[in-house]
Amino acid sequence: MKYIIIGTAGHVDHGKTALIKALTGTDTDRLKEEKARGISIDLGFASLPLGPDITAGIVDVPGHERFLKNMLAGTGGIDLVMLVIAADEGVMPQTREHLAMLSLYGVKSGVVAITKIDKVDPDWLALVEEDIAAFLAGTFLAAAPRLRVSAVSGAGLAELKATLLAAASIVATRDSQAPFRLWIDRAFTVKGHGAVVTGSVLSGTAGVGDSLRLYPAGTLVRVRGLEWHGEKSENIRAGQRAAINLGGTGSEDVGRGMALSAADRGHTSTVWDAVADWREEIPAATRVRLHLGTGEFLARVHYFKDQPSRFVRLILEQSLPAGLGDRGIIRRYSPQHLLGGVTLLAPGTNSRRLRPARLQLAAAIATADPLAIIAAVLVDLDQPAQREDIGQAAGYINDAVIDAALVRLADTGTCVRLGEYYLDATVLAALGERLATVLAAYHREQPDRPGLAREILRRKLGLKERPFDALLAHWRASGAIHVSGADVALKEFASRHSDWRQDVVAKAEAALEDSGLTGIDWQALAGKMSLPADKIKAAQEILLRQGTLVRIGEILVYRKTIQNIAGLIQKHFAANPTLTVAQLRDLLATSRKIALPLLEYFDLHKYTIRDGDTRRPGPKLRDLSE
Ligand SMILES: Nc1nc2c(ncn2[C@@H]2O[C@H](COP(=O)(O)OP(=O)(O)OP(=O)(O)O)[C@@H](O)[C@H]2O)c(=O)[nH]1
Ligand SMILES: [Mg+2]
Repeated sequence: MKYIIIGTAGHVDHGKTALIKALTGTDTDRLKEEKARGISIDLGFASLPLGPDITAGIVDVPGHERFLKNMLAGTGGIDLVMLVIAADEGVMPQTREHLAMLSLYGVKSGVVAITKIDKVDPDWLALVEEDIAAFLAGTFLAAAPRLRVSAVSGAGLAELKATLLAAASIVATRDSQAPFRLWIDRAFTVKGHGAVVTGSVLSGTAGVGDSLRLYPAGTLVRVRGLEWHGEKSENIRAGQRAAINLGGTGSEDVGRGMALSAADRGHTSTVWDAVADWREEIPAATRVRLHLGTGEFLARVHYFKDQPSRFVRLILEQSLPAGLGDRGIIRRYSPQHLLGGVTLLAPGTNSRRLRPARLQLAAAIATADPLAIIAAVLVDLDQPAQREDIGQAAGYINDAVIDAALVRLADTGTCVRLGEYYLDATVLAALGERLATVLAAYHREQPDRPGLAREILRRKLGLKERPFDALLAHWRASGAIHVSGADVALKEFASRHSDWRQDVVAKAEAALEDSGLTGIDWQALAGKMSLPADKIKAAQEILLRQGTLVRIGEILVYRKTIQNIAGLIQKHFAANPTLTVAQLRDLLATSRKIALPLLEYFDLHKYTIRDGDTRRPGPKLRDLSE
């Protein structure tokens, strides 16, 4: 079974509701006030089985201009429009306005019903039809079927239904495998059941027991029960009108303009970058009404320093839960008239410039090609991204379609996969260049340091920890960098630096060969090593870090000297049970000033164990003798 949503449109009193009633038997004017005044105020809903395999849900909208907000809430998610024009009045202001809005919403197909033909004579009808043809020329309904009907006499109804069936069969089927999404158009409480919401399912499937998110709040809610046009159902899917009994929320917290969605899809933000299609251009910061989904969101429109007015940033007064490619209508806050339409790209930043990647995103959305869209999403993400991040940024695109696109992009080398991360090849190249620049600058400024601390490098590259680790592993494997401990260096620098380091160590070892049991005079050693003045400090650091020299209290001691002293202490313990500072001083023929810190060093490293004023052998010393 194929399910589609048909929306009505047209001037007030032109016979939309009467036509729906004649077609379906359902009176979509539910409200007392609607019945009393004879006009529609809010949205009405009906079901129209068009054929054995196609059923349409109908959203009947009010034509009066005062209720345009409701009309726009109903029109956000339709597949097909039935534009109703009364034969006696012909094209009227809201006929025009509704058509303009439908086109800005991106509705692509429809049927024109010229109704109330029982009220006019053939000559008049011919004139009105000429008018209508001229009015539709150049619009998306230019080639749409036009039918003469009467809700009163029933004339043309069978043909209208057949035409709707034909149009419905060629409308693209909504993707019931894509993530679930429904904009709420009504919310109420049913005694004993709690909150019930209704809406048109834009994509995906939901079943009783499923968990969904209620946006913009992001509340986790549960599907307790489902109805489809008054019948209980276990599942609902894309293209159906649904009533959903929700657990996890009261009806007072739910209303029109909120959305039910699969988790982690799209974004909830007060700042959105978008492409506009202006009917009337407005100055920056003008207060507007953005109609998107079933909601109306107050916002201000801003332009970018470096882009034409086609690109806008919407700064909203409340959060808008939406996804890439969503289309909305912009009206002036007051007086309320149509200004244009927008297609959302992604949440905006606080820069006055549009990120260049957003141009590619806009172009890709315009092609509607998922491969181009996913490629552009990767560029826009500008960081290594996990599969979930890509899904979220891609809005409500089917996961299988995203996966297939990622595979193809990887095959062509457009996308690079690093473990659980994906990134665009040009993004990777740009990050690689940044890495090289940052490290080269560091090596220039700090030629004696082995490399830049990982954490500082990460922050300089503006990366989060885990993606940074993935990139580091990649750069290491590709031979661009050398990582030693917490230091990262360009490979080339690292090998030069390590040559120099080895050289320093070798020179020091040679110069220290006959240093005896004393502390080291660094100036004398540096002299023997004939180090250039600007390298003396760096060389000492290297020798200390390498362990060639050990700092004990105030003095520097050669690594081998410590081993020799440990040997002497061991010998001493072979003949004596304890060792004192004075004994060590005599053993080494040195001063107490040197013997004391030495002994503390041996305590610390477990060569000796301190008992008051004396020492006994420690475990490390025993290791030595084994
Ligand atoms: N003679 C005649 N009257 C019709 C026909 N269709 C509708 N009407 C009458 O026209 C009036 C308006 O009809 P509705 O169906 O309420 O018009 P609507 O387009 O739904 O109006 P709004 O929802 O308020 O925009 C009603 O009095 C209907 O009885 C028709 O085919 N022939
Ligand atoms: Mg009506």
